[in-house]
Amino acid sequence: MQMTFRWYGEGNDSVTLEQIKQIPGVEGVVWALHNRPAGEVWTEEEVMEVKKQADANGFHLDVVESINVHEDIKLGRSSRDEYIENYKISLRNVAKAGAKVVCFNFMPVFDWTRTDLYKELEDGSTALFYEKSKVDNMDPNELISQTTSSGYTMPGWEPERLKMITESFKAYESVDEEQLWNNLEYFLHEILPIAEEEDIKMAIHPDDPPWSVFNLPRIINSESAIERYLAISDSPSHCLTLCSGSLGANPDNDIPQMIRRFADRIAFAHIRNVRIYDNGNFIETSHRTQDGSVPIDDIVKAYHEAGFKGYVRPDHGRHLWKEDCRPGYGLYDRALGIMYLWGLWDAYELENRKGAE
Ligand code: DNO
Repeated sequence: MQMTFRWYGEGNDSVTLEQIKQIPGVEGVVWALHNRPAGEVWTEEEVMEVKKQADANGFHLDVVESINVHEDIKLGRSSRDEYIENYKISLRNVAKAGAKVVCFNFMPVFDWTRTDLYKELEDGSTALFYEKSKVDNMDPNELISQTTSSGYTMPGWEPERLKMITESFKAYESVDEEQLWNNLEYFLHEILPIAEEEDIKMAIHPDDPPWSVFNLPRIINSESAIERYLAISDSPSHCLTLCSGSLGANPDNDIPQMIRRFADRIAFAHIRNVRIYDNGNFIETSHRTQDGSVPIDDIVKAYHEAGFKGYVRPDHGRHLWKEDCRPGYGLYDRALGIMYLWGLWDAYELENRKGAE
């Protein structure tokens, strides 16, 4: 596995490249032009600016997360073609900075959804929390003001997207799951040939949480959905971001089994734990298997058995030791997470070496 760390860019992250450099085994930063609204072109000049910063610290920029998909593409509006053309230009430009994987998602209106960004855990740390009954009864506008209260622009919750919220909700009244699948296929058939030419793997991120929120359709949320997704194309660029925390919020999702089944199509692994409760609530925990409901040890074993050579990042972390950081994206807990992942990986390596002796 190739270890990476998400970095939001100069002036947009509490964590610096110099700090990331001191985390063992991190070779690249996962990046994006976070100031670019979905649908706009990422220019070569802007992309090369990020490359300069990464180069100065010896990091690769192999993984982009995310080039967001404009709502009109998800809605299947006639204006989508213009946004798809822009997407193609962005793909060609990120390839110039060395991008090999582009993560994206196809979640209508909202990206990830939580009700509390700083819910306290037993040990006094705080983490992202989802309260099901609250979301079920909530006005989406209330959720927006909560989620955007941290002072940082949250990925997937950009002001341009949120300005259109009422209109977007109205538009989705006539888009059901099947229609969303059709719109996704249309997008893929346009994008995949360009991705292939540029040697980029398009890695879709599953829905987070893996169920419908606010009655919006959501389709990338289970093993059978992933099976259907992969059957759309046999292009080598047609791949997955397998996010253990997103899929893991539903106890029916067996993540190690998904890895064993889809390993050769996983370009990017997000590894994190969540603790799920019977009432549908969940909270993000440390990466350690015992602290949550997701078997991180078996997940790493499954990647190891598959000889996984793709990219990995510790996904979200808790907020520890009074760190002032982006919600879910502090330095400390993600660095601890990396060491847990390496610990497991190296133990499985050792086991193999001993077995071979
Ligand atoms: C949140 C992230 C998501 C993720 C996108 C991928 O912290 O996990 O915003 O980047 O869904 O497209």
